[in-house]
Order: sequence, then structure tokens, then C-alpha cells
Amino acid sequence: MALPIVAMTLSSCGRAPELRVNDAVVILSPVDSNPAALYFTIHGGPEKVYLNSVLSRSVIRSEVHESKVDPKTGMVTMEPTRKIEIPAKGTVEFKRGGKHVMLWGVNRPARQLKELEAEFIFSNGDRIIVDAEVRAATAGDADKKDAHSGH
Ligand SMILES: [Cu+2]
Repeated sequence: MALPIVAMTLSSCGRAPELRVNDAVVILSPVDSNPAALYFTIHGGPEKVYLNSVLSRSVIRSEVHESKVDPKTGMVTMEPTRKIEIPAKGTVEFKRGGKHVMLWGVNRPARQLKELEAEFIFSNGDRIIVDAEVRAATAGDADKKDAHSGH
């Protein structure tokens, strides 16, 4: 009689994969009027989902983008993308030179508090709210010519 209970206890102890967002950071543009970029890592849950959108009350507009390098010219271009797949138990990194969220008009409170609340909305209905650290662009950021400096 005790066996099924033991089995249940064991399985509930096993760490189920959980959809989550880690390491969210906003890098402000060195030029105030230019958009900031939001980077983060998404860890997939037990089933495949899509990231539908990323919203924040601290910005005027946000867009999910993907950067691509033109093999001929080496120029980095980026375009809005939709429905980014988050594989089950997989990891999707949003980072410089790849996928990122562009934020227009980061407001003064977020800049002063160095914190911005971002809401991630997924195809399965999950909404994950994360406090992203807001950082000024460093000299290294400004050196790297990516498409953001062209805005
Ligand atoms: Cu972009």
C-alpha cells in the first residue's frame, strides 16, 4: 500500500522544468533619444511555447527584434519578429547581435531607479513579470556598431 505513495513523493520531488525568464537587463543608448535594448534568457517549461510579446509600462513602445549579419557586407540589420519559439526544457538567449527587445522612451523613473518592470506574454497564457536592471551603455557598448546606433 505504501508503494504508490512513495512513487508519488519521488516524482513530485523531481524538479519539473518551469518556464522562466532570467538575467533581464536593459542597456540604455548612449544617445537619450535612441531606443534601449532589453536582453534576457528564457528557460523553457515542460512544453514548447511561443513568446508573443514583451510589454512594459515604463516605455512608450516595445518590439521583439532579431539582428542578422549580412554575409556580404558584414552590416548588422535587424527586423521585428513575432512568435519566438521556446522549446520545451530549452534555453533561448536574447543578447547583443541576436534576438532582443527594443524599448522606445524608457521613462525617467525607470532610469532613476535603474529598474524596469517587463511583462513577458507566452502562447500558453503564461505571463511572467520580471524586474530588469537598467544600465547605462558602457564604452564597450558604444564601440560596437550595431544597428541600434543607427536609429
Ligand atoms: Cu532592435
